[in-house]
Amino acid sequence: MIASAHTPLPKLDWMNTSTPTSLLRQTPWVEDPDFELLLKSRKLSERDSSMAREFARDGFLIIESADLFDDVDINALKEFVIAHPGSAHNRITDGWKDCPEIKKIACNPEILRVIEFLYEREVIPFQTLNFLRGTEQRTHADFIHFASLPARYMCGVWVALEDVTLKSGPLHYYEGSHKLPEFSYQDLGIELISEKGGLSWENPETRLRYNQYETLIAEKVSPFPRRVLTVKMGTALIWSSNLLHGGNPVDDRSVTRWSQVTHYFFENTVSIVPMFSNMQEQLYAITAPTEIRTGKRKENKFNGRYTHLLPDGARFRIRTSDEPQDIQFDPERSTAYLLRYADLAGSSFATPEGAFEHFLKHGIGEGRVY
Ligand SMILES: O=C(O)CCC(=O)C(=O)O
Ligand SMILES: [Fe+2]
Repeated sequence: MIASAHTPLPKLDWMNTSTPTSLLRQTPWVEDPDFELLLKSRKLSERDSSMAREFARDGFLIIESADLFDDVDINALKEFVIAHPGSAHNRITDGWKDCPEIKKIACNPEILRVIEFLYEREVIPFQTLNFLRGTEQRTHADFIHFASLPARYMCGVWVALEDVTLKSGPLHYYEGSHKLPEFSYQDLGIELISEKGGLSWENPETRLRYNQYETLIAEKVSPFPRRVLTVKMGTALIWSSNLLHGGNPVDDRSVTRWSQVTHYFFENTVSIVPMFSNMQEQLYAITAPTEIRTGKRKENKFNGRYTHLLPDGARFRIRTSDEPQDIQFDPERSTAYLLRYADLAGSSFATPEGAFEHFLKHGIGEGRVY
């Protein structure tokens, strides 16, 4: 699904906002089949060339630098994580909201610089996950959780907050597997999650379908070398959204594996959730996550154009235009809203007017879409 043709390279600086939107790329240059040509056309230092080449070839890049996270108080971070209710499940989601140390790791200037260099777009850190121990997560591509339109503008960064040994269930990943197509549920023959239970993990179908996904994805890894990340504290690994990865089995339950994952989107993209979307029919579950740096909602623009989201049941079709969408009360949208967000069932918001009121009062701030 990687675009085979590439648009001519703009003569302007890539960060220049006056770049005509028609020249914005449809694929990150490091994921383009013509990467080598694109590399030649950029006048890069030896170091930057080899970083770009590595990421393009392998789908990940390891950054080892003794002082990368010197400004982070790891003990304060650990105290926060241990006291958090999520620690019982070994997963603290979006701890950055209350823990400045987690936010510092997510917004590390050197990491952001490298990501922006690799993707040639302004980066938007939007989700953090903190772990105390190995996750033992089965192999997957983050694409299935978070993706973008245009495609492949999403990446993750895994950071070791202590030395990682084989016993503690290190991260594993398959070198070069990002070059596979972005496998959606439709590509794999997995049934679409029905709207009735809502498009979330509360819906029991979500877990069932995800288990099927993990089983089918396990069949895709054999051509690629499996790597295991046993590294020193402070090492970071940037992975492409389509790189297959997971958590190794934990051999010794008494051993911790303190680590943080941050997920990143990019400006001028629409953020979608493929596992809840019908990718083949272009019916999308859309999210509007919070930018960690600014605390503002990420805009869902498509290469400079405004998006108009037309509900079709709980999902959306997307149209683009030069004008922003004016969101008004609309009974049809309200029906779709209540279908999409099943947690509102039975609440005082479960009427057409109530749904619009919920969206204005709470939904916008929670990243919901009307
Ligand atoms: O840390 C791990 O074991 C895997 C985490 C992961 O896959 C993720 O957060 O996307
Ligand atoms: Fe992941």
